[in-house]
Amino acid sequence: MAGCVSGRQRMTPSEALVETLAANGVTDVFGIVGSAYMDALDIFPAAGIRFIPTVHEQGAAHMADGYARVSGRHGVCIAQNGPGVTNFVTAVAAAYWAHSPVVVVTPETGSLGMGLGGFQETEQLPIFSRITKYQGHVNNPKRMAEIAARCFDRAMLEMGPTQLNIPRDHFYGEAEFDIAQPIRIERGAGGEKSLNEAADLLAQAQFPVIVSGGGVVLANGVDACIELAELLGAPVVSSYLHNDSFPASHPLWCGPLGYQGSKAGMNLIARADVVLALGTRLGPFGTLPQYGLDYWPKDAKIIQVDADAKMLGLVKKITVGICGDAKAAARALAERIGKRPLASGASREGRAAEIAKRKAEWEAELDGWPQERDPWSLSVAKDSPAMHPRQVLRELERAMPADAMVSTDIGNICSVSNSYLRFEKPHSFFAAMSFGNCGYAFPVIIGAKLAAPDRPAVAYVGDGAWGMSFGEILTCVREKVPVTAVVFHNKQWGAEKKNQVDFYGNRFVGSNLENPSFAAIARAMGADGIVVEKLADVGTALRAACAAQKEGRTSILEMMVTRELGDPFRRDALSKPVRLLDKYKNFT
Ligand SMILES: Cc1ncc(C[n+]2csc(CCOP(=O)(O)OP(=O)(O)O)c2C)c(N)n1
Ligand SMILES: [Mg+2]
Repeated sequence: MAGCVSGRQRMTPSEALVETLAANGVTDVFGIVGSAYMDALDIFPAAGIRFIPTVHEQGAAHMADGYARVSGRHGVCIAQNGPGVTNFVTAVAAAYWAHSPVVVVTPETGSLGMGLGGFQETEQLPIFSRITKYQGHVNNPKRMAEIAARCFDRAMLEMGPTQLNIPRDHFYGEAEFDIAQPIRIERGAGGEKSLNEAADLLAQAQFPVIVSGGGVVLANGVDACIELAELLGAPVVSSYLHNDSFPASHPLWCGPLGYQGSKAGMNLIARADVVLALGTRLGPFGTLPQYGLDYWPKDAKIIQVDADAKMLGLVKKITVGICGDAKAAARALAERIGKRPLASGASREGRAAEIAKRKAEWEAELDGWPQERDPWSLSVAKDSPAMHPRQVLRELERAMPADAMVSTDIGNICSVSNSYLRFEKPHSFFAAMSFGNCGYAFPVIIGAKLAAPDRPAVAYVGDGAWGMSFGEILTCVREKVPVTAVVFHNKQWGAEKKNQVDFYGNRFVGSNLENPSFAAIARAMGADGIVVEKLADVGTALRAACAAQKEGRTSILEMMVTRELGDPFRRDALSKPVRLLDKYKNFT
Protein backbone atom coordinates (compact mmCIF):
# COMPACT_ATOMS: atom_id res chain seq x y z
CA MET A 1 0.00 0.00 0.00
CA ALA A 2 1.30 3.44 -0.90
CA GLY A 3 2.80 5.29 2.01
CA CYS A 4 3.18 2.20 4.17
CA VAL A 5 6.60 1.12 5.30
CA SER A 6 7.78 -2.21 4.02
CA GLY A 7 10.66 -4.48 4.93
CA ARG A 8 12.39 -4.66 8.26
CA GLN A 9 12.84 -1.30 9.95
CA ARG A 10 13.64 0.16 13.29
CA MET A 11 10.60 1.77 14.87
CA THR A 12 8.64 2.05 18.09
CA PRO A 13 5.91 -0.46 18.95
CA SER A 14 3.35 2.35 18.57
CA GLU A 15 4.63 2.93 15.06
CA ALA A 16 4.57 -0.81 14.37
CA LEU A 17 0.92 -0.98 15.48
CA VAL A 18 -0.14 2.00 13.40
CA GLU A 19 1.76 0.75 10.34
CA THR A 20 0.05 -2.64 10.72
CA LEU A 21 -3.34 -0.89 10.76
CA ALA A 22 -2.35 0.98 7.62
CA ALA A 23 -1.09 -2.20 5.95
CA ASN A 24 -4.56 -3.67 6.55
CA GLY A 25 -6.23 -0.73 4.88
CA VAL A 26 -7.61 0.72 8.10
CA THR A 27 -8.81 4.31 7.61
CA ASP A 28 -11.22 4.65 10.55
CA VAL A 29 -10.94 3.66 14.21
CA PHE A 30 -13.72 4.12 16.78
CA GLY A 31 -13.14 4.73 20.46
CA ILE A 32 -12.72 7.12 23.35
CA VAL A 33 -9.43 8.83 23.93
CA GLY A 34 -7.20 7.33 26.65
CA SER A 35 -3.72 7.69 28.03
CA ALA A 36 -3.09 3.97 27.65
CA TYR A 37 -2.69 4.20 23.90
CA MET A 38 -2.14 7.90 23.36
CA ASP A 39 1.36 7.30 22.02
CA ALA A 40 -0.17 5.40 19.08
CA LEU A 41 -3.25 7.62 18.77
CA ASP A 42 -1.02 10.65 18.32
CA ILE A 43 0.20 9.38 14.95
CA PHE A 44 -3.14 8.07 13.60
CA PRO A 45 -3.75 11.21 11.49
CA ALA A 46 -0.25 11.07 10.00
CA ALA A 47 -0.94 7.47 8.98
CA GLY A 48 -4.20 8.45 7.25
CA ILE A 49 -6.36 7.02 10.02
CA ARG A 50 -9.37 8.96 11.25
CA PHE A 51 -10.18 8.49 14.92
CA ILE A 52 -13.93 8.73 15.56
CA PRO A 53 -14.53 9.65 19.19
CA THR A 54 -17.83 8.22 20.43
CA VAL A 55 -20.03 8.90 23.45
CA HIS A 56 -19.62 5.42 24.92
CA GLU A 57 -17.23 2.57 24.12
CA GLN A 58 -20.20 0.25 23.51
CA GLY A 59 -21.15 2.64 20.73
CA ALA A 60 -17.61 2.49 19.35
CA ALA A 61 -17.60 -1.30 19.08
CA HIS A 62 -21.11 -1.33 17.57
CA MET A 63 -19.95 1.26 15.03
CA ALA A 64 -16.98 -0.95 14.16
CA ASP A 65 -19.47 -3.80 13.66
CA GLY A 66 -21.74 -1.74 11.36
CA TYR A 67 -18.71 -0.49 9.46
CA ALA A 68 -17.54 -4.07 8.88
CA ARG A 69 -20.99 -5.36 7.98
CA VAL A 70 -21.51 -2.90 5.15
CA SER A 71 -17.97 -2.80 3.79
CA GLY A 72 -16.65 -6.31 4.32
CA ARG A 73 -13.53 -4.59 5.68
CA HIS A 74 -12.29 -4.68 9.26
CA GLY A 75 -14.04 -2.55 11.84
CA VAL A 76 -11.60 -1.37 14.49
CA CYS A 77 -12.17 0.01 17.99
CA ILE A 78 -9.86 0.99 20.83
CA ALA A 79 -10.31 2.18 24.41
CA GLN A 80 -8.67 2.91 27.72
CA ASN A 81 -7.60 -0.13 29.73
CA GLY A 82 -10.06 -1.32 32.39
CA PRO A 83 -13.39 0.55 32.23
CA GLY A 84 -13.05 1.64 28.61
CA VAL A 85 -12.37 -1.92 27.56
CA THR A 86 -15.08 -3.52 29.69
CA ASN A 87 -17.57 -1.09 28.10
CA PHE A 88 -16.89 -2.92 24.82
CA VAL A 89 -18.16 -6.28 26.01
CA THR A 90 -21.82 -6.28 24.92
CA ALA A 91 -21.02 -4.89 21.49
CA VAL A 92 -18.24 -7.42 20.91
CA ALA A 93 -20.62 -10.25 21.79
CA ALA A 94 -23.10 -8.81 19.28
CA ALA A 95 -20.40 -8.60 16.60
CA TYR A 96 -19.44 -12.20 17.33
CA TRP A 97 -22.94 -13.41 16.48
CA ALA A 98 -23.09 -11.09 13.47
CA HIS A 99 -19.87 -12.66 12.12
CA SER A 100 -18.24 -9.26 11.84
CA PRO A 101 -14.48 -8.94 11.40
CA VAL A 102 -14.01 -6.43 14.21
CA VAL A 103 -10.53 -5.98 15.67
CA VAL A 104 -10.90 -4.92 19.30
CA VAL A 105 -7.73 -3.23 20.49
CA THR A 106 -7.53 -3.44 24.27
CA PRO A 107 -4.64 -1.68 25.98
CA GLU A 108 -4.11 -3.27 29.40
CA THR A 109 -2.55 -2.36 32.74
CA GLY A 110 1.22 -2.14 32.34
CA SER A 111 3.08 -5.45 32.55
CA LEU A 112 5.09 -4.31 35.58
CA GLY A 113 1.95 -3.40 37.55
CA MET A 114 -0.39 -6.21 36.54
CA GLY A 115 -1.73 -8.05 39.60
CA LEU A 116 -0.97 -5.25 42.05
CA GLY A 117 -4.42 -3.63 41.80
CA GLY A 118 -3.11 -0.26 40.78
CA PHE A 119 -5.53 1.62 38.57
CA GLN A 120 -7.99 0.54 35.87
CA GLU A 121 -6.85 -3.02 36.19
CA THR A 122 -8.72 -6.15 35.23
CA GLU A 123 -7.73 -9.29 33.40
CA GLN A 124 -8.92 -8.50 29.91
CA LEU A 125 -8.35 -11.80 28.16
CA PRO A 126 -10.81 -13.96 30.13
CA ILE A 127 -13.53 -11.33 29.68
CA PHE A 128 -13.47 -11.64 25.89
CA SER A 129 -12.47 -15.28 25.65
CA ARG A 130 -15.91 -16.55 24.61
CA ILE A 131 -16.88 -13.69 22.33
CA THR A 132 -13.83 -13.49 20.09
CA LYS A 133 -12.45 -15.85 17.46
CA TYR A 134 -8.86 -15.13 18.43
CA GLN A 135 -7.03 -13.28 21.18
CA GLY A 136 -3.58 -11.89 20.54
CA HIS A 137 -1.63 -10.78 23.61
CA VAL A 138 1.46 -8.67 23.03
CA ASN A 139 3.60 -10.38 25.64
CA ASN A 140 6.71 -8.54 24.45
CA PRO A 141 6.79 -5.17 22.69
CA LYS A 142 9.01 -6.63 19.97
CA ARG A 143 6.06 -8.78 18.87
CA MET A 144 3.64 -5.86 18.32
CA ALA A 145 3.59 -6.03 14.51
CA GLU A 146 3.44 -9.81 14.35
CA ILE A 147 0.57 -10.20 16.81
CA ALA A 148 -1.37 -7.21 15.55
CA ALA A 149 -1.17 -8.57 12.00
CA ARG A 150 -2.44 -11.95 13.18
CA CYS A 151 -5.49 -10.33 14.79
CA PHE A 152 -6.35 -8.74 11.44
CA ASP A 153 -5.78 -11.97 9.51
CA ARG A 154 -7.79 -14.12 11.92
CA ALA A 155 -10.76 -11.72 11.99
CA MET A 156 -11.13 -12.26 8.23
CA LEU A 157 -10.28 -15.95 8.30
CA GLU A 158 -12.80 -16.78 10.99
CA MET A 159 -15.26 -13.96 10.26
CA GLY A 160 -15.61 -12.61 13.74
CA PRO A 161 -14.09 -10.29 16.31
CA THR A 162 -10.51 -10.69 17.47
CA GLN A 163 -8.85 -9.04 20.44
CA LEU A 164 -5.45 -7.38 20.41
CA ASN A 165 -4.44 -7.02 24.05
CA ILE A 166 -1.49 -4.72 24.70
CA PRO A 167 0.06 -4.02 28.12
CA ARG A 168 0.31 -0.26 28.04
CA ASP A 169 4.05 -0.13 28.62
CA HIS A 170 4.51 -2.21 25.47
CA PHE A 171 3.66 0.77 23.25
CA TYR A 172 7.06 2.25 24.12
CA GLY A 173 10.63 1.32 23.20
CA GLU A 174 12.42 0.57 19.95
CA ALA A 175 12.97 -2.56 17.92
CA GLU A 176 13.30 -3.95 14.41
CA PHE A 177 9.86 -4.73 13.01
CA ASP A 178 8.58 -6.41 9.85
CA ILE A 179 5.23 -4.98 8.82
CA ALA A 180 3.46 -8.01 7.39
CA GLN A 181 1.25 -7.93 4.33
CA PRO A 182 -2.26 -9.22 5.07
CA ILE A 183 -2.84 -12.95 4.65
CA ARG A 184 -6.21 -13.52 2.97
CA ILE A 185 -7.04 -17.17 2.48
CA GLU A 186 -9.28 -18.05 -0.45
CA ARG A 187 -12.00 -20.50 0.48
CA GLY A 188 -12.98 -23.17 -1.97
CA ALA A 189 -16.34 -24.63 -2.90
CA GLY A 190 -16.00 -27.68 -0.65
CA GLY A 191 -15.06 -31.32 -1.06
CA GLU A 192 -15.65 -33.05 -4.40
CA LYS A 193 -17.54 -35.96 -2.90
CA SER A 194 -19.94 -33.84 -0.92
CA LEU A 195 -20.54 -31.49 -3.85
CA ASN A 196 -21.29 -34.47 -6.10
CA GLU A 197 -23.69 -35.95 -3.56
CA ALA A 198 -25.41 -32.60 -3.16
CA ALA A 199 -25.71 -32.20 -6.92
CA ASP A 200 -27.33 -35.66 -7.14
CA LEU A 201 -29.83 -34.74 -4.45
CA LEU A 202 -30.67 -31.45 -6.16
CA ALA A 203 -31.03 -33.14 -9.54
CA GLN A 204 -33.42 -35.72 -8.07
CA ALA A 205 -35.44 -33.24 -6.02
CA GLN A 206 -39.10 -32.76 -6.91
CA PHE A 207 -39.53 -29.59 -4.84
CA PRO A 208 -36.13 -28.05 -4.04
CA VAL A 209 -36.01 -24.97 -1.81
CA ILE A 210 -32.98 -22.78 -1.11
CA VAL A 211 -32.38 -21.07 2.23
CA SER A 212 -30.08 -18.13 1.53
CA GLY A 213 -28.14 -17.12 4.64
CA GLY A 214 -25.67 -14.60 5.96
CA GLY A 215 -22.84 -16.60 4.40
CA VAL A 216 -24.21 -15.69 0.97
CA VAL A 217 -23.93 -12.00 1.87
CA LEU A 218 -20.45 -12.40 3.37
CA ALA A 219 -19.24 -14.30 0.30
CA ASN A 220 -20.77 -11.75 -2.11
CA GLY A 221 -22.61 -14.75 -3.46
CA VAL A 222 -26.10 -13.40 -4.19
CA ASP A 223 -25.60 -13.66 -7.98
CA ALA A 224 -24.43 -17.26 -7.66
CA CYS A 225 -27.45 -18.04 -5.49
CA ILE A 226 -29.76 -16.46 -8.09
CA GLU A 227 -28.14 -18.51 -10.85
CA LEU A 228 -28.62 -21.77 -8.97
CA ALA A 229 -32.19 -20.90 -7.97
CA GLU A 230 -33.09 -20.08 -11.56
CA LEU A 231 -31.58 -23.36 -12.80
CA LEU A 232 -33.73 -25.27 -10.35
CA GLY A 233 -36.77 -23.02 -10.43
CA ALA A 234 -36.48 -23.21 -6.65
CA PRO A 235 -38.15 -20.86 -4.20
CA VAL A 236 -35.59 -18.94 -2.14
CA VAL A 237 -36.23 -18.02 1.48
CA SER A 238 -33.82 -15.94 3.55
CA SER A 239 -32.58 -17.21 6.86
CA TYR A 240 -33.69 -15.25 9.92
CA LEU A 241 -32.63 -11.59 9.76
CA HIS A 242 -30.75 -12.02 6.50
CA ASN A 243 -33.44 -10.37 4.39
CA ASP A 244 -30.73 -8.86 2.17
CA SER A 245 -29.45 -12.26 1.06
CA PHE A 246 -31.76 -12.39 -2.00
CA PRO A 247 -33.34 -9.54 -4.03
CA ALA A 248 -36.95 -8.99 -3.03
CA SER A 249 -38.04 -8.14 -6.57
CA HIS A 250 -36.95 -11.54 -7.92
CA PRO A 251 -39.84 -13.89 -8.79
CA LEU A 252 -38.22 -16.71 -6.77
CA TRP A 253 -37.85 -14.53 -3.62
CA CYS A 254 -40.18 -15.75 -0.88
CA GLY A 255 -39.06 -13.68 2.12
CA PRO A 256 -37.46 -14.50 5.45
CA LEU A 257 -37.99 -17.44 7.77
CA GLY A 258 -38.15 -17.07 11.53
CA TYR A 259 -39.80 -14.72 13.98
CA GLN A 260 -42.26 -12.40 12.21
CA GLY A 261 -41.03 -13.71 8.88
CA SER A 262 -42.87 -14.46 5.65
CA LYS A 263 -45.73 -16.95 5.71
CA ALA A 264 -45.18 -17.43 1.97
CA GLY A 265 -41.63 -18.60 2.62
CA MET A 266 -42.73 -20.81 5.49
CA ASN A 267 -45.51 -22.48 3.51
CA LEU A 268 -43.18 -23.11 0.59
CA ILE A 269 -40.29 -24.59 2.57
CA ALA A 270 -42.79 -26.86 4.29
CA ARG A 271 -43.33 -28.46 0.86
CA ALA A 272 -39.63 -29.14 0.19
CA ASP A 273 -38.23 -32.62 -0.34
CA VAL A 274 -34.69 -31.20 -0.64
CA VAL A 275 -33.48 -28.04 1.11
CA LEU A 276 -30.21 -26.37 0.16
CA ALA A 277 -29.17 -24.34 3.21
CA LEU A 278 -26.62 -22.03 1.61
CA GLY A 279 -24.33 -20.10 3.94
CA THR A 280 -26.38 -20.57 7.07
CA ARG A 281 -25.78 -22.26 10.38
CA LEU A 282 -29.54 -22.83 10.67
CA GLY A 283 -29.48 -21.23 14.12
CA PRO A 284 -32.06 -22.64 16.56
CA PHE A 285 -34.00 -19.39 17.00
CA GLY A 286 -34.36 -18.86 13.25
CA THR A 287 -36.43 -21.92 12.45
CA LEU A 288 -38.85 -22.03 15.38
CA PRO A 289 -42.55 -22.41 14.51
CA GLN A 290 -44.26 -19.08 13.78
CA TYR A 291 -47.90 -18.05 13.35
CA GLY A 292 -48.78 -21.56 14.51
CA LEU A 293 -46.90 -22.99 11.50
CA ASP A 294 -44.35 -25.68 12.27
CA TYR A 295 -42.88 -25.25 8.82
CA TRP A 296 -39.47 -26.93 8.97
CA PRO A 297 -39.74 -29.94 6.60
CA LYS A 298 -38.79 -32.83 8.85
CA ASP A 299 -38.60 -35.46 6.12
CA ALA A 300 -36.70 -33.36 3.60
CA LYS A 301 -33.10 -34.09 2.71
CA ILE A 302 -30.95 -31.19 3.87
CA ILE A 303 -27.77 -30.02 2.14
CA GLN A 304 -25.95 -27.49 4.31
CA VAL A 305 -23.12 -25.26 3.11
CA ASP A 306 -21.13 -23.31 5.69
CA ALA A 307 -17.61 -21.92 5.73
CA ASP A 308 -17.27 -23.08 9.34
CA ALA A 309 -17.23 -26.88 9.39
CA LYS A 310 -18.35 -26.89 13.03
CA MET A 311 -21.75 -25.50 12.01
CA LEU A 312 -22.55 -28.43 9.70
CA GLY A 313 -25.31 -30.55 11.21
CA LEU A 314 -25.02 -28.71 14.54
CA VAL A 315 -28.66 -27.70 14.87
CA LYS A 316 -30.60 -29.51 12.16
CA LYS A 317 -30.08 -33.04 10.90
CA ILE A 318 -28.41 -32.91 7.51
CA THR A 319 -27.96 -35.34 4.64
CA VAL A 320 -24.88 -33.70 3.11
CA GLY A 321 -22.59 -31.13 4.74
CA ILE A 322 -20.32 -28.98 2.60
CA CYS A 323 -17.56 -26.96 4.18
CA GLY A 324 -17.08 -24.16 1.72
CA ASP A 325 -17.65 -20.64 0.59
CA ALA A 326 -21.33 -20.05 -0.21
CA LYS A 327 -20.61 -18.37 -3.53
CA ALA A 328 -18.06 -20.93 -4.71
CA ALA A 329 -20.29 -23.81 -3.58
CA ALA A 330 -23.33 -22.38 -5.39
CA ARG A 331 -21.27 -22.01 -8.56
CA ALA A 332 -19.88 -25.54 -8.24
CA LEU A 333 -23.37 -26.96 -7.74
CA ALA A 334 -24.75 -24.99 -10.70
CA GLU A 335 -21.94 -26.31 -12.87
CA ARG A 336 -22.71 -29.88 -11.82
CA ILE A 337 -26.44 -29.76 -12.43
CA GLY A 338 -26.42 -27.26 -15.31
CA LYS A 339 -26.50 -29.85 -18.07
CA ARG A 340 -28.32 -32.64 -16.25
CA PRO A 341 -31.98 -33.47 -16.49
CA LEU A 342 -33.67 -32.21 -13.34
CA ALA A 343 -36.52 -34.10 -11.73
CA SER A 344 -38.02 -30.76 -10.74
CA GLY A 345 -38.01 -29.55 -14.35
CA ALA A 346 -41.44 -30.90 -15.20
CA SER A 347 -43.10 -29.10 -12.29
CA ARG A 348 -41.22 -25.81 -12.76
CA GLU A 349 -44.25 -23.86 -13.97
CA GLY A 350 -46.50 -25.25 -11.31
CA ARG A 351 -43.94 -24.26 -8.69
CA ALA A 352 -43.66 -20.75 -10.11
CA ALA A 353 -47.43 -20.42 -9.93
CA GLU A 354 -47.45 -21.67 -6.35
CA ILE A 355 -44.73 -19.20 -5.37
CA ALA A 356 -46.65 -16.32 -6.94
CA LYS A 357 -49.87 -17.42 -5.24
CA ARG A 358 -48.31 -17.78 -1.79
CA LYS A 359 -46.62 -14.40 -2.09
CA ALA A 360 -49.83 -12.71 -3.20
CA GLU A 361 -51.67 -14.29 -0.27
CA TRP A 362 -49.05 -13.05 2.19
CA GLU A 363 -49.09 -9.51 0.79
CA ALA A 364 -52.87 -9.47 0.97
CA GLU A 365 -52.72 -10.76 4.53
CA LEU A 366 -50.25 -8.01 5.51
CA ASP A 367 -52.43 -5.39 3.83
CA GLY A 368 -55.44 -6.65 5.74
CA TRP A 369 -53.53 -6.69 9.04
CA PRO A 370 -53.28 -3.02 9.99
CA GLN A 371 -53.22 -3.72 13.70
CA GLU A 372 -52.72 -6.56 16.17
CA ARG A 373 -55.90 -8.41 17.05
CA ASP A 374 -55.27 -9.97 20.44
CA PRO A 375 -57.45 -8.66 23.32
CA TRP A 376 -54.63 -6.60 24.89
CA SER A 377 -53.80 -4.85 21.62
CA LEU A 378 -57.42 -4.18 20.77
CA SER A 379 -58.05 -2.66 24.20
CA VAL A 380 -55.03 -0.32 24.18
CA ALA A 381 -55.57 0.78 20.59
CA LYS A 382 -59.32 1.34 20.92
CA ASP A 383 -59.46 4.99 21.88
CA SER A 384 -55.84 5.86 21.16
CA PRO A 385 -55.03 8.67 18.73
CA ALA A 386 -51.64 7.06 18.15
CA MET A 387 -50.68 5.11 15.02
CA HIS A 388 -50.77 1.34 14.64
CA PRO A 389 -47.19 0.03 14.50
CA ARG A 390 -47.87 -2.31 11.56
CA GLN A 391 -49.23 0.53 9.46
CA VAL A 392 -46.21 2.65 10.29
CA LEU A 393 -43.92 -0.20 9.25
CA ARG A 394 -45.78 -0.60 5.94
CA GLU A 395 -45.51 3.13 5.22
CA LEU A 396 -41.79 3.11 6.03
CA GLU A 397 -41.31 0.13 3.72
CA ARG A 398 -42.99 1.99 0.87
CA ALA A 399 -40.96 5.16 1.39
CA MET A 400 -37.59 3.46 1.90
CA PRO A 401 -35.02 4.61 -0.70
CA ALA A 402 -33.90 1.77 -2.97
CA ASP A 403 -30.30 1.61 -1.81
CA ALA A 404 -30.94 2.27 1.89
CA MET A 405 -29.11 0.50 4.68
CA VAL A 406 -31.40 -0.37 7.60
CA SER A 407 -30.39 -1.49 11.08
CA THR A 408 -32.95 -2.82 13.53
CA ASP A 409 -33.02 -3.13 17.28
CA ILE A 410 -34.57 -5.97 19.25
CA GLY A 411 -37.93 -4.72 20.48
CA ASN A 412 -41.41 -5.88 19.56
CA ILE A 413 -42.00 -3.36 16.78
CA CYS A 414 -38.50 -3.81 15.35
CA SER A 415 -39.15 -7.54 15.28
CA VAL A 416 -42.46 -7.11 13.48
CA SER A 417 -40.56 -5.09 10.87
CA ASN A 418 -39.09 -8.39 9.67
CA SER A 419 -42.31 -8.84 7.68
CA TYR A 420 -41.86 -5.50 5.96
CA LEU A 421 -38.15 -5.05 5.32
CA ARG A 422 -37.16 -6.05 1.83
CA PHE A 423 -33.90 -5.35 0.03
CA GLU A 424 -32.53 -5.46 -3.47
CA LYS A 425 -28.86 -5.75 -2.63
CA PRO A 426 -26.71 -7.41 0.01
CA HIS A 427 -24.92 -5.56 2.83
CA SER A 428 -28.09 -3.56 3.44
CA PHE A 429 -29.72 -5.02 6.55
CA PHE A 430 -28.05 -4.96 9.96
CA ALA A 431 -30.31 -6.49 12.57
CA ALA A 432 -29.18 -7.18 16.12
CA MET A 433 -28.83 -10.86 15.18
CA SER A 434 -28.68 -13.68 17.70
CA PHE A 435 -27.14 -11.74 20.56
CA GLY A 436 -30.26 -9.60 20.51
CA ASN A 437 -29.15 -6.66 22.60
CA CYS A 438 -31.25 -3.55 23.03
CA GLY A 439 -29.26 -0.51 21.92
CA TYR A 440 -27.68 -2.17 18.88
CA ALA A 441 -29.25 -0.44 15.90
CA PHE A 442 -28.35 3.22 16.30
CA PRO A 443 -24.56 3.00 16.75
CA VAL A 444 -24.41 0.25 14.12
CA ILE A 445 -26.00 2.48 11.48
CA ILE A 446 -23.55 5.28 12.35
CA GLY A 447 -20.65 2.90 11.64
CA ALA A 448 -22.33 1.72 8.44
CA LYS A 449 -22.80 5.31 7.25
CA LEU A 450 -19.12 6.04 7.78
CA ALA A 451 -18.23 3.09 5.57
CA ALA A 452 -20.85 3.93 2.92
CA PRO A 453 -21.46 7.68 3.12
CA ASP A 454 -23.45 7.84 -0.11
CA ARG A 455 -26.13 5.38 0.99
CA PRO A 456 -29.18 6.45 3.04
CA ALA A 457 -28.77 5.08 6.56
CA VAL A 458 -31.81 4.32 8.72
CA ALA A 459 -32.06 2.76 12.19
CA TYR A 460 -35.31 1.34 13.63
CA VAL A 461 -35.29 1.60 17.42
CA GLY A 462 -37.85 1.12 20.20
CA ASP A 463 -38.18 3.86 22.81
CA GLY A 464 -36.66 1.68 25.54
CA ALA A 465 -33.62 0.84 23.45
CA TRP A 466 -33.45 4.46 22.36
CA GLY A 467 -32.87 5.50 25.97
CA MET A 468 -29.78 3.30 25.94
CA SER A 469 -28.35 4.56 22.70
CA PHE A 470 -29.44 8.12 21.85
CA GLY A 471 -26.30 9.57 23.39
CA GLU A 472 -24.56 8.71 20.13
CA ILE A 473 -26.54 11.53 18.45
CA LEU A 474 -23.61 13.58 19.71
CA THR A 475 -21.24 11.47 17.63
CA CYS A 476 -23.40 12.08 14.53
CA VAL A 477 -23.39 15.81 15.16
CA ARG A 478 -19.78 16.22 16.30
CA GLU A 479 -18.32 14.00 13.61
CA LYS A 480 -20.83 14.94 10.90
CA VAL A 481 -22.11 11.45 10.24
CA PRO A 482 -25.69 12.04 9.10
CA VAL A 483 -28.15 9.22 9.74
CA THR A 484 -31.87 8.79 10.42
CA ALA A 485 -33.30 7.11 13.50
CA VAL A 486 -36.92 6.02 13.50
CA VAL A 487 -37.95 5.77 17.15
CA PHE A 488 -41.13 3.84 17.94
CA HIS A 489 -42.52 5.70 20.92
CA ASN A 490 -44.95 3.30 22.62
CA LYS A 491 -44.09 4.16 26.23
CA GLN A 492 -43.03 0.65 27.13
CA TRP A 493 -40.42 -2.02 26.97
CA GLY A 494 -42.91 -3.71 24.71
CA ALA A 495 -41.27 -7.01 23.84
CA GLU A 496 -40.89 -7.92 27.51
CA LYS A 497 -44.26 -6.47 28.44
CA LYS A 498 -45.81 -8.91 25.98
CA ASN A 499 -44.69 -11.75 28.27
CA GLN A 500 -46.43 -10.06 31.20
CA VAL A 501 -49.59 -9.84 29.10
CA ASP A 502 -49.39 -13.46 28.04
CA PHE A 503 -48.09 -15.09 31.23
CA TYR A 504 -48.19 -12.72 34.19
CA GLY A 505 -51.77 -11.44 34.38
CA ASN A 506 -50.98 -7.93 33.05
CA ARG A 507 -48.84 -7.20 36.11
CA PHE A 508 -46.42 -4.69 34.64
CA VAL A 509 -43.32 -4.72 36.78
CA GLY A 510 -40.70 -2.52 35.17
CA SER A 511 -42.13 -2.42 31.66
CA ASN A 512 -43.95 0.92 31.45
CA LEU A 513 -41.93 3.96 30.40
CA GLU A 514 -42.39 7.66 31.08
CA ASN A 515 -40.60 9.48 28.28
CA PRO A 516 -39.70 13.05 27.50
CA SER A 517 -39.99 14.33 23.93
CA PHE A 518 -37.27 12.50 22.06
CA ALA A 519 -37.60 14.97 19.20
CA ALA A 520 -36.90 17.87 21.58
CA ILE A 521 -33.87 16.05 23.01
CA ALA A 522 -32.58 15.47 19.49
CA ARG A 523 -32.92 19.16 18.68
CA ALA A 524 -31.12 20.12 21.88
CA MET A 525 -28.29 17.82 20.82
CA GLY A 526 -27.98 19.47 17.42
CA ALA A 527 -29.97 17.04 15.26
CA ASP A 528 -33.38 17.45 13.64
CA GLY A 529 -36.20 16.11 15.78
CA ILE A 530 -39.58 15.44 14.19
CA VAL A 531 -42.70 14.11 15.89
CA VAL A 532 -44.86 12.01 13.56
CA GLU A 533 -48.43 11.47 14.69
CA LYS A 534 -50.34 10.78 11.47
CA LEU A 535 -49.90 7.86 9.13
CA ALA A 536 -50.01 10.16 6.12
CA ASP A 537 -46.84 11.89 7.39
CA VAL A 538 -44.72 8.78 7.91
CA GLY A 539 -43.44 8.32 4.36
CA THR A 540 -42.89 12.03 3.82
CA ALA A 541 -40.89 12.27 7.03
CA LEU A 542 -38.67 9.33 6.10
CA ARG A 543 -38.03 10.64 2.60
CA ALA A 544 -37.21 14.11 3.92
CA ALA A 545 -34.88 12.69 6.58
CA CYS A 546 -33.01 10.59 4.01
CA ALA A 547 -32.70 13.66 1.79
CA ALA A 548 -31.41 15.67 4.77
CA GLN A 549 -28.55 13.18 5.13
CA LYS A 550 -27.19 14.61 1.88
CA GLU A 551 -27.01 17.99 3.64
CA GLY A 552 -25.21 16.42 6.57
CA ARG A 553 -28.27 16.43 8.86
CA THR A 554 -29.11 13.69 11.32
CA SER A 555 -32.84 13.27 11.99
CA ILE A 556 -34.76 11.59 14.75
CA LEU A 557 -38.29 10.65 13.67
CA GLU A 558 -40.35 10.09 16.78
CA MET A 559 -43.24 7.85 15.75
CA MET A 560 -46.13 8.06 18.19
CA VAL A 561 -47.55 4.56 18.19
CA THR A 562 -50.08 2.64 20.27
CA ARG A 563 -49.15 0.18 22.96
CA GLU A 564 -50.35 -2.81 20.97
CA LEU A 565 -47.98 -5.75 20.78
CA GLY A 566 -47.20 -8.36 18.16
CA ASP A 567 -46.56 -12.04 18.78
CA PRO A 568 -43.95 -12.68 21.48
CA PHE A 569 -40.31 -13.62 20.94
CA ARG A 570 -40.10 -16.63 23.15
CA ARG A 571 -43.39 -18.42 23.38
CA ASP A 572 -41.16 -21.51 23.32
CA ALA A 573 -39.19 -20.51 26.39
CA LEU A 574 -41.81 -19.38 28.93
CA SER A 575 -44.35 -21.31 30.94
CA LYS A 576 -47.29 -20.33 33.15
CA PRO A 577 -46.11 -19.25 36.60
CA VAL A 578 -46.34 -21.72 39.48
CA ARG A 579 -46.51 -20.27 43.05
CA LEU A 580 -46.17 -22.54 46.06
CA LEU A 581 -46.04 -20.00 48.88
CA ASP A 582 -49.34 -18.69 50.17
CA LYS A 583 -48.30 -15.06 50.00
CA TYR A 584 -47.72 -15.35 46.24
CA LYS A 585 -50.74 -17.47 45.42
CA ASN A 586 -52.49 -14.72 43.47
CA PHE A 587 -49.47 -14.26 41.19
CA THR A 588 -50.42 -16.87 38.65
C1 LIG B 1 -29.34 -4.95 26.65
C2 LIG B 1 -30.64 -5.64 26.76
N1 LIG B 1 -31.38 -5.50 27.89
C3 LIG B 1 -32.58 -6.11 28.00
C4 LIG B 1 -33.05 -6.90 26.99
C5 LIG B 1 -34.40 -7.58 27.12
N2 LIG B 1 -35.33 -6.97 26.16
C6 LIG B 1 -35.58 -7.52 24.96
S1 LIG B 1 -36.67 -6.66 24.06
C7 LIG B 1 -36.88 -5.54 25.30
C8 LIG B 1 -37.88 -4.43 25.16
C9 LIG B 1 -37.56 -3.45 24.08
O1 LIG B 1 -38.35 -2.30 24.25
P1 LIG B 1 -38.30 -1.13 23.20
O2 LIG B 1 -36.92 -0.90 22.77
O3 LIG B 1 -39.06 0.01 23.72
O4 LIG B 1 -39.08 -1.74 21.93
P2 LIG B 1 -40.61 -2.27 21.90
O5 LIG B 1 -40.56 -3.70 22.33
O6 LIG B 1 -41.42 -1.44 22.83
O7 LIG B 1 -41.03 -2.15 20.48
C10 LIG B 1 -36.06 -5.83 26.39
C11 LIG B 1 -35.99 -5.04 27.63
C12 LIG B 1 -32.24 -7.04 25.85
N3 LIG B 1 -32.61 -7.77 24.80
N4 LIG B 1 -31.07 -6.38 25.76
MG1 LIG C 1 -41.04 0.55 23.36
